[in-house]
Amino acid sequence: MSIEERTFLMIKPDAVQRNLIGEIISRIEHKGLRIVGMKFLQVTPELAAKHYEVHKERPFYNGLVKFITSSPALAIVAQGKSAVSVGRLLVGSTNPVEASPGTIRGDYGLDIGRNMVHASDSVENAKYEASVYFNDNDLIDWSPVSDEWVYE
Ligand code: 3AN
Repeated sequence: MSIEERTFLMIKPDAVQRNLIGEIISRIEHKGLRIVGMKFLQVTPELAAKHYEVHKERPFYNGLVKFITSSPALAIVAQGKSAVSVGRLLVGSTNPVEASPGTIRGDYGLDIGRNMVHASDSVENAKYEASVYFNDNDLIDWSPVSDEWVYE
């Protein structure tokens, strides 16, 4: 399984408040990705500024920081085959109104400012975002026994 990679996901404050943590984690697990790191936290303005550094100049930046720091969130690192693109597919399009049914945003959301989950868009960004929320030794290398039934 040399093509395994890691992605960073965050269950945002709206999904935590709406009791969707279990539902969202189920989708990640059921797809076959394995959780290698998880942290429930209150995102601080400093962490949010690091996480969303690339969006600093965007008109929605202040609202985004206000939202992500408004209530607890769950940071996740998940690993598996094509984890980054699979994570994006599970989450769906940025705007929930346009997200396909079957995706998290497509099934549960209506507003771009309340789109429930973040998922990294590249392996490089996944590494960076994971490093914002986790130390290297927070991430656990392990092999689920189910892997031989998930991978050929
Ligand atoms: P995605 O999360 O789908 O990768 P990005 O990276 O373009 O989307 O944007 C990061 C986050 O910024 C989104 N998850 C969303 O919360 C917020 N965002 C993006 N575009 C807008 C917008 N036009 N209005 C409000 N918030 C936005």
